[in-house]
Amino acid sequence: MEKTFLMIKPDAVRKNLIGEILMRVEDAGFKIVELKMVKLSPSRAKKFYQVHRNKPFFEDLIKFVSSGKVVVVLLTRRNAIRKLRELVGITDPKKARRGTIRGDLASDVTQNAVHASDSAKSFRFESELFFKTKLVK
Ligand code: IDP
Ligand code: MG
Repeated sequence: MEKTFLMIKPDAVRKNLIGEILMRVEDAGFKIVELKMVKLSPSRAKKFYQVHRNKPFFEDLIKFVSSGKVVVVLLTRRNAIRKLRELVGITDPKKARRGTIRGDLASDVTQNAVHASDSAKSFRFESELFFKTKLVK
């Protein structure tokens, strides 16, 4: 079984969508392995999103993601990384398909409800920032 990493971002936490999002994830066949609620400091947020440090939206993204609590979740499922990205939908909620988490529950390209790892490499990096769990089976 493959693992992946999900973060429920501050907009979704503020809108009381934690339960709705976790229900969609569980209904899609994922098992929750680890879960916690944390507030990211700006410096931890910068580390988490370091691949985007040169993007024009970086400062807004850091401000947003450190503006309130997030829920970080380790998930397992067959083809977990690809399946979670499909369930989450594309980055801009206005373009994301209905039935996806972003398409249904978000409306802003920065405040887009959730983050999901996009590769095995980013999964390792992202999950190790939050969980000490041994990741290799
Ligand atoms: P992803 O979350 O779908 O993988 P990325 O391109 O990795 O999207 O961008 C990371 C996060 O940065 C997005 O989820 C979103 O919060 C924010 N972001 C991405 N592109 C833009 C943009 O064009 N304007 C504003 N914010 C953006
Ligand atoms: Mg990404």
